[in-house]
Amino acid sequence: TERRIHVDVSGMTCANCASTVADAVTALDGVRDADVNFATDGGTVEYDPEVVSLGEIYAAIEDAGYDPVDDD
Ligand code: 9UX
Repeated sequence: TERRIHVDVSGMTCANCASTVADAVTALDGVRDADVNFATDGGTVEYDPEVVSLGEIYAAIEDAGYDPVDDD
């Protein structure tokens, strides 16, 4: 059962930032897709909560150097 969420991400200032965030999140097991847009300071993540937690997704964003904010 997959879940689709929206995450606000602060700290992105160009399109490459958004790619970095999307790649970091997509690299996690259990994440099917991540679509991140710097212009809107956020994106969507499709993931299987039985495989990966929202906390792990946030941690991956932080490890990439950006700041996730849950707005779901
Ligand atoms: Mo763009 Mo983001 O050159 O840290 S990658 S500002």
